[in-house]
Amino acid sequence: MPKPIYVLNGPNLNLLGTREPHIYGSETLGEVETRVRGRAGALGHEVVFRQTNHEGELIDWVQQARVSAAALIINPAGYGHTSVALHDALKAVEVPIVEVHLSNPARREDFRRRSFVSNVAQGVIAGLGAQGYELAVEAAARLAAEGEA
Ligand code: CA2
Repeated sequence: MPKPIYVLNGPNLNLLGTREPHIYGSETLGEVETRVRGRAGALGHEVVFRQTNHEGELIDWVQQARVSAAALIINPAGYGHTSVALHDALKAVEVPIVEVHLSNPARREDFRRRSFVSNVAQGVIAGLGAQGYELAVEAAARLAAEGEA
């Protein structure tokens, strides 16, 4: 049985579709999950899709992905700008990591320019809204397949 692609979402992303649609789009996280499952299914991958508002829980799931995932897609949300602990957990992951952001942090406030995730990810997709998650699935599936070769 092939391992699933893990898609982990950080704090406040459960609020997607309820506020700030001009920044994050109008789709809910449930709708993003449907997109992800559709794209991954077409590529022959199962998906584990989760969201948490708790740093420790996010780190537990990253550690789980280390052993159980074919690849890891993560939108760390605010923790991407603050968490050394998340950086350390991701550094221990040997499967491909793709960081995704709905908005483009580089175009926003200065405090969003620092990332503790980008330098431990294979690639970063930002500013393309919910479509970015589908592009991340495509990239993760390719990187996972290359790793198996
Ligand atoms: O653009 C992204 O995906 C972010 O990761 C979203 C984070 C933000 O801190 C990052 O800089 C960029 C914020 C997630 C909060 O999402 C909300 C969505 C709707 C309403 C309120 C918050």
